[in-house]
Amino acid sequence: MRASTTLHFRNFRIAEAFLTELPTDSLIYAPHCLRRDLNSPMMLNNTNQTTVDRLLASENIHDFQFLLSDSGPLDSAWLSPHVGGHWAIGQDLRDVFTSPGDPAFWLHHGMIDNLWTQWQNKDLENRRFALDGTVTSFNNPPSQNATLDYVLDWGYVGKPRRVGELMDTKKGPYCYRYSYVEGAPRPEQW
Ligand SMILES: [Cu+2]
Repeated sequence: MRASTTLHFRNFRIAEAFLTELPTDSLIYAPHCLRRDLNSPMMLNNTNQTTVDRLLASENIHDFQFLLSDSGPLDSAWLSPHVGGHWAIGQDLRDVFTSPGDPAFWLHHGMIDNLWTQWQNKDLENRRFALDGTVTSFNNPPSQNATLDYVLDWGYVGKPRRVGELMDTKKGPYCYRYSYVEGAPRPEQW
């Protein structure tokens, strides 16, 4: 990462992430220096081997998603590895909207994707296309349950894609795999 990294979106308050409509000034140009607020206890408490082992031991997608990405109140001691990672690096990485502007976002979310892939590989037949929950964040506004045929609209970022196209690292638009880690479940077609 180079010095003087500039992010271009404005920062959002947490409460704004829960609005059903984006504020009208969401896309204003608001350049600011990348900000971090490293927090070792947050990292040690929430993104350790115990939390990963517990996550990978989940029996179903509902429990997996809960342990991966849910959390108690945001000031509580327990946050999931996903939320905890955002909070441990903050400040911009703690912001739902500006977080992808921090290069660390892509390492963090690469690991989240890796964990999902490891969990799928433990029982591909039942887990490759396992879904749980609705198609809106925190079900706000309330929405239909996600299905493999539901089409995700990526707006400016990319073309619309069916959910089912995006669940295999080697199919659809993807072609990548994670290195085998000793002790991790070995994918079927290695
Ligand atoms: Cu995230």
